[in-house]
Amino acid sequence: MKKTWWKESVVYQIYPRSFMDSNGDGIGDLNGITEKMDYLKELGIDVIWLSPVYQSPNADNGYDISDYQAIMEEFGTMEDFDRMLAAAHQRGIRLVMDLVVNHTSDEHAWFVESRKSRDNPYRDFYIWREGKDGKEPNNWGSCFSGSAWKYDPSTEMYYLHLFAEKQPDLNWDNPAVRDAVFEMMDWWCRKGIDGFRMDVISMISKDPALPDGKPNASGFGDYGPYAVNGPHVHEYLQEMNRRVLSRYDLMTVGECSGVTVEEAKKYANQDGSELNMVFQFEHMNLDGGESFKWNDRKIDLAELKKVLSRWQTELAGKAWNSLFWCNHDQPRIVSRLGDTSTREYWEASAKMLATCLHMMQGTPYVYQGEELGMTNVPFGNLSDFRDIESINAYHELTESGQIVPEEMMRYLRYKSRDNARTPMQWDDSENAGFTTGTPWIMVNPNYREINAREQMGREDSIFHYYQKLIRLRKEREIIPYGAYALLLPEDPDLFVYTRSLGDQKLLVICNFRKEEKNFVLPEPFDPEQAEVLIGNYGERRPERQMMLQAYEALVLLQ
Ligand code: TEU
Ligand code: CA
Repeated sequence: MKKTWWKESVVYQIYPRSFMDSNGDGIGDLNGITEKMDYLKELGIDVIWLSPVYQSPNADNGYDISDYQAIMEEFGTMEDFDRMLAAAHQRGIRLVMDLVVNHTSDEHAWFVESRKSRDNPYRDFYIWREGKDGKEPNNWGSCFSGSAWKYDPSTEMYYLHLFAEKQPDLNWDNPAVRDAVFEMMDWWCRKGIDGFRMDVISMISKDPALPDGKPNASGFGDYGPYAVNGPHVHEYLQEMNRRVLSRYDLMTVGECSGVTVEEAKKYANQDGSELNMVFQFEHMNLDGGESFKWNDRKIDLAELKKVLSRWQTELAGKAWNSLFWCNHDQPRIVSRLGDTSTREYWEASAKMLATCLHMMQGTPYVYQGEELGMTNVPFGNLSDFRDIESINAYHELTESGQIVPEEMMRYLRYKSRDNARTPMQWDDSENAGFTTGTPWIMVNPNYREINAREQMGREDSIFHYYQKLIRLRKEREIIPYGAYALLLPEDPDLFVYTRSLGDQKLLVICNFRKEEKNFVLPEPFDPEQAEVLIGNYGERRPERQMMLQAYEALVLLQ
């Protein structure tokens, strides 16, 4: 297998709005990130993925961009950006930008022009259609509720927006759009950034016929078959690769909702013709269902093992995995798959989940606060939420009578993206040390117990556990490169797997339950000889017949 730096790296995702506020306006900013660069160095990560910092009216917290080559005023200036980039590079940390080019903001100059007239030079930058019998051109629903079409009275046509109304989809079939996007990417590369995380890049190519989709629970049609992994997506990414990516030493990861293993082999092909890796969502969607994500079902461990193991074995030698439990769109993993009922279980399960993920093959991603075991948030009522997806879904589902309000509030508390978006918990001072002003979204009240200062001062903290996992990946080649095999596929409580490289073997044992579990150490592992690389129960030694503790994780090398 070809070795490269991005296969050996650990990435840390920063959601700038909630990371660190340097000027007391309640909103995280670039100077705040620069201030905390030593914290990231201490954690040991190699790469920062920065969620969008471009100029934006913030209909979707920066995922609606009105100028790709300007910094959002609330976050600072281009000089602040350059200083932050230099501060990262001085410490040997690379910086990957979020590239949001499936859509722009409706306030982007391209769209402002495009909507002016039917023959404006920018008209074809977006996807405009005539209505059908006085209604939308097709039945597609938007990801953020309602129709995916918006009527624009000035030219009496509809434009497509797979996300919010303020996020019109770009028309990638227009070569001028591709030229403009590639030129902008090149501008950032020349500035010295180290890569791109590409927002919903699997959705840039639409079937030009735009056929109706199968109606889902909301009554709108599913655009999936016609807009996800669409007809020209690989062609456009290959063009992007030829014209921009291949000319620099970059790390690229495509956010590919709806991607299958087969498709991923194309997006992240080892031949390097498209992207380095993709984010797939099969494991995160295991607790979804009929009403999309809005329920409080628990992920079944046997299914989780099956999905993750399939990605491990199928991509081996063909493409490269990215490994994640958390990002700015997902609830906190310790509240989802772990146990926050007692401090002891919280700490053990957070470490166990980290072990399970970080010992797999692929590039691991740590989302801000995950390294502290930050949890879901006890939001009160709807006014505590800021996320457009959550607020729209609440209105749509309760007003149509599909879900009663109290029930929907329960689902929001469990699944809302805002669970990941509350301020980073730096210390136990007011507002968790995030701001001296009023934070833009509530702080999780558990910051007095869960914060960076407390954990940095305590050797057996979750922070230090992540630090060790990250260090091990650099010290032991078997962690990035060893071959994966699942053991005990049917066991409903344990996630156990091996990694093999040359004559070395790694055994990863994770107990996903609070009950103790009997475990027999498999051959060829020898309890006397195996080296313990890491574990979450202190100076634990393996035995042939062992009793695993609540949420125990143990990694052996032989
Ligand atoms: O997310 C794409 C995406 O698939 C999400 O809409 C996902 O389905 C949802 O968040 C799950 O609840 C990306 C960004 O990560 C997200 O923050 C943006 O809102 C979205 O694209 C639009 O740019
Ligand atoms: Ca600020």
